[in-house]
Amino acid sequence: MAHEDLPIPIFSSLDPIYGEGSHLDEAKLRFDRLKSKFAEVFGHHPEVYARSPGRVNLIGEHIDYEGYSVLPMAIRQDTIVAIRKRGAEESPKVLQIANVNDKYSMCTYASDPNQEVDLKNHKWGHYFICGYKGFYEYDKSKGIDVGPPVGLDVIVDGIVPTGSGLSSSAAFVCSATIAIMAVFNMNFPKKEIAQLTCDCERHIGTQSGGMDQAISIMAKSGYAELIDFNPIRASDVQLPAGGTFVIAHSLAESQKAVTAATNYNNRVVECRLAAIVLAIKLGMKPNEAILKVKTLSDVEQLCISFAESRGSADPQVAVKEFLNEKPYTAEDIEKIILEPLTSILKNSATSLDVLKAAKHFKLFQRASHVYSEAKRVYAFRDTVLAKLSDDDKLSKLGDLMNESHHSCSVLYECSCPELEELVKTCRDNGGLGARLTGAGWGGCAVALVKDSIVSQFIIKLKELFYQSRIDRGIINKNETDLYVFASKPSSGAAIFKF
Ligand code: NG1
Repeated sequence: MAHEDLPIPIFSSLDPIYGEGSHLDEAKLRFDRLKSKFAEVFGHHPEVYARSPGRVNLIGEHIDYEGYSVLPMAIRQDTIVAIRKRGAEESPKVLQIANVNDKYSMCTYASDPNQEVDLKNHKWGHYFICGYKGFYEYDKSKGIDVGPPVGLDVIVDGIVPTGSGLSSSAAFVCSATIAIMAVFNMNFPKKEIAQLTCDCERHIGTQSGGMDQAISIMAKSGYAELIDFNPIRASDVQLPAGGTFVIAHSLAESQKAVTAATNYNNRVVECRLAAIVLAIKLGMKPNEAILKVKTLSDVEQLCISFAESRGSADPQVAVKEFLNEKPYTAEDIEKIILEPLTSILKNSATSLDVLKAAKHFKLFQRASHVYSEAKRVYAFRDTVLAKLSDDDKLSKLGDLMNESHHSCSVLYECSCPELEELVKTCRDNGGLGARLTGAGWGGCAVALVKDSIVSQFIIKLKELFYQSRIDRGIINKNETDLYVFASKPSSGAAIFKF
């Protein structure tokens, strides 16, 4: 059976996921702490635990929601959810979501799966509600009767740094969804859970693609994965020997849910508008384009057919021909599509928020990024598979990462001064390539470094990037290892029943 058709594995001990040595010791401590905190807060033991990891995206940024393949790997840092279902007779029939970290105070929600997520009042527990809603929505779509809602007691322990582009949100949504599933004694094929968690995380207000949930659910230890969408599929990518990925935090926090209207969702809307304009310029009727074209991958074939008439197979030929480099106003676009933007986006409240906030739309730049980045993902995979020495492979992969960063920074404008400084520091100190990773606008960079210089590289970053931040009191010296670390490809989601 294909990996993505298998259910989430269930273990009765920690070692299949956490291995041995210090990682296993750390995991044991976390599970013990969760268990005793559970007893202290709820007076019972958890019935079951679920964990799902964060991820670092190696290449393929801001293209998953456009339908293009991406190439991430899971990291060791994860979120663990401990859960217990209250009996039908037990009250309160509410969802009580606590956290081992006192920074996050307990959130209480009604057990109604149809409740709206209160987007104007952002709370950390909302991510659990995304999973809760998703579980019920999925069951409803499959005709599964879960019975009347009951109360749930939950404690969360997350160690994926938040707002860092390492997908702490997806680690939380995935572990929450799987914990809920497990406490109801259910399990589904991984590809279905990857899709359902991607869909339900949108209740938080970001129009996210499916990369983070797919890798968090389907990752395998020792491999990066090429993730395809529609349908979701993961293919193992064995990275060349001799290279390590180092993850480093820029210390600028990226508040994706809060800045969605001007950043993340803005880009999703710009890509949609670019796709519709391209479709019309390439001969589709405006009403047909509005109805049928949702993403740049939907018009790729039309773009390629045009490119072929010019002796190329590159969709960017059409972008250069038909989109203006100068930013478009809403009126410019409305003249082409013959409908008000508010009318074509009327079914999406979060897109309407984008329209309210946007001054102009950079269709040329966003489409150029998406088409070129989509190609770089395959170039990365092909390099890994090529008949080259490991050193040559690593150096090519580094070049692709650098090109990706340039495109994110200049065309997609999702970098920030701190990330620019960090990426440059990585390159100047032996990184074969470095780029922002994840949504950007803060968060982490990932650098590809030869194994032989990893420790020296990290020392240099501490000295040149972090020391001045320690001096300014932004972080504590003893926390630096949380912000810069080497990472191996780790395992995906799991359920534990002890
Ligand atoms: P992060 O880095 O977790 O904010 C976000 C999206 C991804 C993808 C990347 C950009 C979510 C849950 N994740 O990731 O789907 O679009 O940005 O490549 O919104």
